[in-house]
Amino acid sequence: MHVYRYEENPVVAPKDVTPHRSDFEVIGAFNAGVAKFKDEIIMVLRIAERPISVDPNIVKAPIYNPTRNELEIFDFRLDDTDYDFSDPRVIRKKGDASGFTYLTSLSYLRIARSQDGHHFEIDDKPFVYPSNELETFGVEDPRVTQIGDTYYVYFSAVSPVGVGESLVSTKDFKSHEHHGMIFAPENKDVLIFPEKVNGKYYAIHRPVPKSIGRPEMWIAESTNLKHWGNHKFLLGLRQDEWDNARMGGGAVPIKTDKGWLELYHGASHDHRYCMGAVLLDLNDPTKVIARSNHPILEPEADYEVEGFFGNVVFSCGAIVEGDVVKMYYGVADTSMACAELSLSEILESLIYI
Ligand code: MAN
Repeated sequence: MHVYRYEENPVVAPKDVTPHRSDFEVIGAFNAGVAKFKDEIIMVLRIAERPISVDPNIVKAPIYNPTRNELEIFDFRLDDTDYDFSDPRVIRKKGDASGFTYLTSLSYLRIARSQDGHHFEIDDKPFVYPSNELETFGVEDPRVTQIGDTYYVYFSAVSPVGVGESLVSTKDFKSHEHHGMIFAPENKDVLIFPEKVNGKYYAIHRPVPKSIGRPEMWIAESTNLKHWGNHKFLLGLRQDEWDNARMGGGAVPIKTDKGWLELYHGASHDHRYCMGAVLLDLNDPTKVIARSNHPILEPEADYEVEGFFGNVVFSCGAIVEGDVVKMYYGVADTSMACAELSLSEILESLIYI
């Protein structure tokens, strides 16, 4: 697979972003959804910020309070043996079987704009900021689907009651309308198809079953983009492969004459995230036709291997021009990069089922 990584990579890094508050620092500008808007390429960035801690023994957890419409900041001492700080992303209360108790940063969405896809200008203000009780720990990993002149932006909404997927829509990337949560916890990595197939909208989603089942890809249908049903299992993990632990949709499905091409992420048990590809039937996207055996992109460059959470390439969107797939992707939960791949080469590499 020929992969052309931009010389400018990372195309956006935390140092390029001014924090939204002077007492905060930006630690991540990553996992951006992308779209073409007028003559620009838009990135909807996930910005992760944390309160500046002057005491190296204190980790701070920022939480949005919807009643007071402000952030509250909680302090944790690193030597507090009641808590586990080994994953830099989260603070876990020991003995609590559920995933995590607090996040070490608050994420929100901010727009970056570019004429050439290589150089981006970042808006001064947040675009989507936590605004309700389901978003108190932040909003993360946006994807953007354009349908007509409306752009649907959907993202993980994180709070103590779980991680679900919420939807907003915009026509100008300045203001937006909030449509609430479309997939209840735990669910992430939703990808809404850019057009109806046989009269219905489709969305890939990634529930996290607890008693039976694993974090794998599902597909659902809708007539209005808000109410989703007729859920079907789509694609599963593979033992002994790079995608053996967790997986989920990545870029908005790409329509090709061979089928719908979905660029998805898969992670191994040692938390190495790669990108792979799967081809779905053009007339029935619940049917898998072919899948990549090997990753189409894996963490190799320094900026992919080293960072806040290293060994991660995680795409939330691609721009397709002719045979060129410009895959934008988050690196190491820190920055944004872009790589160009050949659409026909990806399709030819797939193994038909
Ligand atoms: C995981 C990671 C984090 C994220 C939380 C909540 O721990 O993906 O980056 O903040 O889940 O979604």
